[in-house]
Amino acid sequence: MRQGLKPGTSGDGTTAILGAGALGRLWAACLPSETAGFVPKSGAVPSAPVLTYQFTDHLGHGHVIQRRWLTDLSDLSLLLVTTKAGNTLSALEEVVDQLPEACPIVLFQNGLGSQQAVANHWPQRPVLAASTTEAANRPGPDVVIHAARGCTWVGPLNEAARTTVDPVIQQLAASGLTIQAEDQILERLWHKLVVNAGINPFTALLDCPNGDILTAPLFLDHIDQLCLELAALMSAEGLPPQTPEHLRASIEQVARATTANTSSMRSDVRNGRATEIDYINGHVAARSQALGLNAPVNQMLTERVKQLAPYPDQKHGASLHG
Ligand code: KPL
Repeated sequence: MRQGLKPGTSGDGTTAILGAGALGRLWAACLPSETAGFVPKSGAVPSAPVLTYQFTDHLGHGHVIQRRWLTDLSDLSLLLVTTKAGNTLSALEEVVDQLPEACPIVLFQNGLGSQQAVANHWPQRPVLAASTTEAANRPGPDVVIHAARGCTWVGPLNEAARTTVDPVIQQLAASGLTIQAEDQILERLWHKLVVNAGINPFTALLDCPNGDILTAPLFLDHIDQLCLELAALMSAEGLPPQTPEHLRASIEQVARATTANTSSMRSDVRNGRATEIDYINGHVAARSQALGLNAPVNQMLTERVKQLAPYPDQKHGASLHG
């Protein structure tokens, strides 16, 4: 563990976190304080050298966490991007020139589309994606709860990232969280997208916890067609074939396992934030159309959720730290 870093500077072995929401704060809390810090929003001068928040670990123990705002990123050895999907490209554009060329960038976004946009934008930089089942929520601006332990899979999104997977995993292992290398990271992201596509829009439209969708007519009337659309697109994208029945079973299993949870999309709508619908059902609808497939249920859910979101202009401009 490094000692004696000047406040605000990074250093060899430093992990910076871009996006101080629940997931970013979970990683920052679990990584050693000397080696983890947050990237301030471009142009913003943090009012204090450290970000301070209350953190409840998965055993229910409370901690006060203080992590540096990193103003100099020139020696950084890892960047975790935990912004909302819609903010990712613009947030990275603001800081990427300050990072060393070889610094791996790990993307934690929900859904699909934002990861490909980043990998295509900077093909020479090592870009990786992560899919996590760690559950964290943020009931207040400076309060984060690690609700349940899970696993985080990390894999390369481009050629430049292939050799960085092991060092990235080693660096993240200092958090004590469970991390695994995943060669087929797109399959993992797809699996998560299926679950989010089958739960999140229904919870947002019905304004209900995850488990309640299972008996709701809106869900029961559309879930089979939704799963048909997902299965068809997955095959067209070259993923291992999945039956619609299998997809429905995984969606229902997660809805039951997280029965009392408020989904991220319901929470976004309730808090007046932009949702990630464009990267979940919207991504399915757009890719299906591009490949000559029909996805009317994904399209309908996308449109209906967008009608709910009161601030459509926030899609690209919302706070990184919300
Ligand atoms: O990932 C989720 C989310 O809320 O975005 C689920 C799995 C639906 C759990 O709430």
